[in-house]
Amino acid sequence: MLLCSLTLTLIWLVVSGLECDMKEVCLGTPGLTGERGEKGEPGERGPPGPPAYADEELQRTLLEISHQILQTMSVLSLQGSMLAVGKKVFFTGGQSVNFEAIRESCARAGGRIAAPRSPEENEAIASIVRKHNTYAYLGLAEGPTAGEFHYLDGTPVNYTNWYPGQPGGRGKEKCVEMYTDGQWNDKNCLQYRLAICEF
Ligand SMILES: [Ca+2]
Repeated sequence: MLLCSLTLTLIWLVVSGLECDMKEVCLGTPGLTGERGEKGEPGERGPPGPPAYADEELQRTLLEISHQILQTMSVLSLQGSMLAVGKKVFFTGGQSVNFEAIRESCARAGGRIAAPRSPEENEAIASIVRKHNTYAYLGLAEGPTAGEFHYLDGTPVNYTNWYPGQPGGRGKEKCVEMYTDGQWNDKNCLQYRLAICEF
């Protein structure tokens, strides 16, 4: 009898390693996952936040961002890549390409090719030109009448700074370049000139 129960215990110990299999067989496999329930109602609207001027964290973040922008602008100004005049910002990436390529790259960046509309703006562009020691095309073009130039939106120029004797292309120099002294010369549009955009 004792031998019999020992044998049964041994058999039980060996079989207990397969307990899971036994259970699965006994209880059956789990059913498939049910369908997803309907979406619940949206929760109630939270209480309004503080106004922007009273939100200290927002103010601190804005201050940090404007500080970083000013730092970046200072660095770019020092490099001669950027200059701000009034509400306008002039910028160059330093590359020299033909007029059409400048016009396109400025437009792609959300700006337009630099066109001075005052002595201050002309001087700002000229200082970038001097820093890069190369001529730049301006955002001006000759109309159907030789010697009459307009901005690229078609409006007539309200400020000029022609080099003595220019424009002298007699209709054959449709673009305008700026010399390193800030004076202008009408020129064909296929030269490689410094790309300066305004924003
Ligand atoms: Ca000329």
